[in-house]
Amino acid sequence: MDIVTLAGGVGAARFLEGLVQVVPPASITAIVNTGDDFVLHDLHISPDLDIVTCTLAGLINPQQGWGLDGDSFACLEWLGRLGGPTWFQLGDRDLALHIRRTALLRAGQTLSQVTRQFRQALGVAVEILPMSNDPVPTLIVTPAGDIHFENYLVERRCRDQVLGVRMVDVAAARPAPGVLEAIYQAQLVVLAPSNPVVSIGPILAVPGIRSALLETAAPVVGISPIIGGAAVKGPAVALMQAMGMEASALGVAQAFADILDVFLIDTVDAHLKPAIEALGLTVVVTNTIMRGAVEKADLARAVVAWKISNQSM
Ligand code: FO1
Repeated sequence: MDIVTLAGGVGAARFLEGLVQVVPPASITAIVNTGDDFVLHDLHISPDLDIVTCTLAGLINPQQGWGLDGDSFACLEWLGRLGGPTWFQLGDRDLALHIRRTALLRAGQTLSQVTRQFRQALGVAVEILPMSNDPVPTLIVTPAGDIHFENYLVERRCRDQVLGVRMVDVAAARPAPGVLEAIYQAQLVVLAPSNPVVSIGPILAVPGIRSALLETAAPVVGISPIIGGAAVKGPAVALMQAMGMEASALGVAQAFADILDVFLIDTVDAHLKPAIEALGLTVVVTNTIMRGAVEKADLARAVVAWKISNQSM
């Protein structure tokens, strides 16, 4: 319960691969976005929970950052032959996760309980918590209507103009058990380099979480997912612009300035340091591009350096 990381998908999972090299995995709690969760093939799919769990289990496809490494696609091929949707690439092992999750949820288990069973079954010591056990699907508002984020991102390949983002019923959602406690008891809280709008945003929108981050004694350290005005992966720029945010490390800092104490930006964005410091944040300029295990660990070390009480900031 030492270090809490707010996590989306691929970028956050890669950061966590570095963090587990630097501190004991059992001292880490990942609070993961569930806005990407959706139903397909009548199965409950939790992309970010699975990306974080399977990455930490060493099972993820390293190039893509999602899907199981070396997975086969026999079932999806047949689903296609039978007229089923194949736009979301689900391998055979991946499908086992969704079949099992759906069965356990239907049997009355919570998403937290299922997530804990899966990470224990896969030998992951990091505590992985969904942001909420209540459904909070993220919809992208487009001229064609409100579409689920995964349909926007994967099926429609980000072609639609983004008019806005809607987190359905987020006001009624409750933080999953252990989420608020982890934030209050943490010695350090990290906002992983995830999409500020559709990964970190939904977590902060769950009632109680943002105020817990404002109140915790732990320093809150963010890592910019935007480098040189671009995202390492995914549609962050289009989504930030749609939300009226500046698509830069400064724009991310402005969005989270109230909860952040420290913000790590990449060396290519060093010129933004004064403007971000003007927001009242301590800025660390470092390499934030995680090409391999060494960069992941180095980034984690730069973050953990702030694992001290807020009082001495
Ligand atoms: N992303 C894609 O761009 N294409 C896919 O076919 C795809 C399949 C997929 C299957 C399981 C899973 O856990 C994630 C998957 N993703 C795929 C990633 C996902 O769409 C997003 O990257 C995350 O939801 C964003 O963090």
